[in-house]
Amino acid sequence: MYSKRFEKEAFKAAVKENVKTLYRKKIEEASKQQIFQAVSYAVKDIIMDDWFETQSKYEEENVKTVYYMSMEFLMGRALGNNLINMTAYTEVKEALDEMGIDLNVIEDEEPDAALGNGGLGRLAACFLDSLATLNYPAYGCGIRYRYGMFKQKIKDGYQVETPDNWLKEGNPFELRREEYAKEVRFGGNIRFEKNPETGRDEFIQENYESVLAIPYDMPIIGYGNHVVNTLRIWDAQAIVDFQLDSFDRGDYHKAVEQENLAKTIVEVLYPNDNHYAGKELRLKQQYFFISASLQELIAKYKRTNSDVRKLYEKVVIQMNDTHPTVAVPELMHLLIDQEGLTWEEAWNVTTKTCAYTNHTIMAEALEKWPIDLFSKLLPRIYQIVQEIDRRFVNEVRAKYPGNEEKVRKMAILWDGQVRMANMAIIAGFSVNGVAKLHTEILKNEQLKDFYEMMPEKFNNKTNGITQRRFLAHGNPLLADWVTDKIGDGWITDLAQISKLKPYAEDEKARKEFMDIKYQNKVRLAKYIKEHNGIDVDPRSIFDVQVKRLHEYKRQLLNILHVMYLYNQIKEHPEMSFYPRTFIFGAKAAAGYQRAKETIKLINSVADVVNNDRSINGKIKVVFIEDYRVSNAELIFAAADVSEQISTASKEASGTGNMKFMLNGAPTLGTMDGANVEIVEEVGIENAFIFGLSSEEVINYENNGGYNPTDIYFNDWELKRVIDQLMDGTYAKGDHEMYKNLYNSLLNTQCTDRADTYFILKDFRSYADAQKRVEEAYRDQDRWSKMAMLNTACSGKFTSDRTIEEYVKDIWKLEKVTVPSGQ
Ligand code: 26Y
Repeated sequence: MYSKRFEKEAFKAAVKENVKTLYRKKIEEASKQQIFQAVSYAVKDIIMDDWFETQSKYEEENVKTVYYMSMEFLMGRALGNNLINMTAYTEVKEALDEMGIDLNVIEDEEPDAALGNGGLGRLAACFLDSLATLNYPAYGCGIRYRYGMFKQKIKDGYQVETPDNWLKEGNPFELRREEYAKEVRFGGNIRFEKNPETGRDEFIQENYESVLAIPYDMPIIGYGNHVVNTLRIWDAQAIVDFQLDSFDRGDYHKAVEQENLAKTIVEVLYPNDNHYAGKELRLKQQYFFISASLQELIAKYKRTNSDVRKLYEKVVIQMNDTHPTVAVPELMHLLIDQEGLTWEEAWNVTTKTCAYTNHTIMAEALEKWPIDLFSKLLPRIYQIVQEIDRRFVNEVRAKYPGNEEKVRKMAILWDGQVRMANMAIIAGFSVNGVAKLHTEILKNEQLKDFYEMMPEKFNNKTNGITQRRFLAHGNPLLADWVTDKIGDGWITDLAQISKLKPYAEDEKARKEFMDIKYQNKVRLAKYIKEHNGIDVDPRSIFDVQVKRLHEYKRQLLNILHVMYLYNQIKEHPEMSFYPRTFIFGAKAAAGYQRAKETIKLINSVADVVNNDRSINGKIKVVFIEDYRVSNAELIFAAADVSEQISTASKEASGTGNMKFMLNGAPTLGTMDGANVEIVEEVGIENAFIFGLSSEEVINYENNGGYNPTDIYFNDWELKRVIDQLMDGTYAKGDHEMYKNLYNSLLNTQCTDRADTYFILKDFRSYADAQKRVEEAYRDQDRWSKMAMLNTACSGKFTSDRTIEEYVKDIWKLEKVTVPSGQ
């Protein structure tokens, strides 16, 4: 069977036919949503043959496969991206045009698949895109949450969360695979038995609850290569009718319980980003999708291979942070209890199969499960963790006799907790950070003891992003321009974008580049007008900070600086000032008080500043509601300045920074995460760098912090801004509204250190960098060069490069070609 060639007339007919069979309507009568569905089914139909072909090829060639295990896949919309990767976007656009349908309007009908929080989830999505594009056999494994990341509404300046019912209209691209359902068991107790025949110890789980895991497959299309990989996400269903012991049949209570368990397990994505809460349901989610995925992966392996002792020759499991780390003991359990391997054999397989990526150094993001909770929910898994821990602690004691400090720091089980990161490092054959600086901090600070004991495991894989979504799809004007200048090789080989460098010296090219930026700003201005009702001037500087709201990312620094500028303009109306639009987009975790207060503050400042006629529109502040992948594509394309202002050492990498760079926005940032490498690529003269270095921050932290009050009392302009948090300026006279923010900066009332994130300390240096931005922008010649060089130097930051490094150093996969059939 070979793939269908895209054929315009046939496609149009298919769309019409789908409208008829799905809705009993003529195309003219169909709603936009119905047309979206009909178009998507027509597209899926074209994908099917390649999908089938790819998977048969993998099986035939019995290839090694990576399983990317992740609690989050922040996919965004599929239709447009699929068309881009099928290299059919233009043709489909034309076909629909001929039918009087606007593809962009239809694309807007698709809800984002928002099965993730932020960077970590979006990274997983970019990786899948790159794996397919680079012809590597890969599965993404995750959870089919009924509700993804909440929708954010802004009411009276406050964030209000509403459920994201993304499956309401049906997901045209997914395939339900009932035949691969797996049972997953929780709780109960373990009975130990010696098998009289084999003489082996056997562990039997009794009195457990169980659910049925049902996989849904989503196609992941490689760019122009007919490869279609699979994102497999698991749904849960009650198991009552499936496999209950005959004793249990007719047990109504049990039936209801299992129904509830199934419903709750996949109900909702936890909207916490970088903050661990220790909820039992989350551990259930983790075990649920890991157990199902591992059972399936072993079954699949055994269909073509005989000796499970060699699993690692065909399978590699990448654990996206510690969230899937229960894979380690679960794999041990399946290998020992079901496949009959000895402990040593199973450990050999597990430690050659599992690899771990760390995405944070912040203590509050580390998963540490209370032993109580863990052992009750996963009794057999807990026994295995104990044994892994026991053997490891013995090793540590043998290597460092008498050094119990090492045990305290490195053991898995300590202080009544199961420390997941320690387990991932101990069992993984690879431990990687996500940017150079981050990996160095892991080795020298956070994970120092582990690095000393097993240096060979540690490696860096600087993150990347896919240029297919964030340039080809998100910024078609610039994409066409780039192709016009240097050909379309950049789509699969972003290193080629460096061929743009000479154009930075070409006045005409610079003007074209800036014109495109302007048109993208007009497009965003229109979006802002429609969604916020605010008029913004596309000739002003679009200064953008979009990312999750977190104290360490310092949106507060940004808005305090806006307040400072506003004071200055009010005081010196004659002062020269280049008009600026400060654009924010951010979701706060639902229970994160200071983050929510920051959103309110941004919106209140927006209210005051945007409505103050006396400043002649010199400053506008916009908070974009419900920041997500789909509107992100518009935002990156339109940005002039990329705000990457985390406290140095706290942002493991950042990936938004790379999307801005690719789209021609210079970075205004600290020397943190991947900013360091961005500066390395583009040159420090083409970025605006400020603030404490990571060493300086870590130094302060190791010596008890610093005292912000000296700064507060010695810098009256900054003091005035901070006081305005309390004097009602931005709170209609309310003096309490921002007291948590105020206290976090100065005070004592909080349990943690004052100004934990060095906002006062970095304020002047930030204000100065902002001044340099303005000067640079005034000189359009200089600015256009800088902007273009950012695009031209972004080659390193493609996730294709990242994936090639994972493949070479960790996964050891071979490329597979899929015949096109044309
Ligand atoms: C434990 C749980 C509550 C938790 C849930 C989500 C912990 C962390 C996260 C998400 C972390 C995350 O998104 N980290 C980001 O990963 C990106 C990809 O590597 C980095 O670019 C970014 O710096 C980092 O903050």
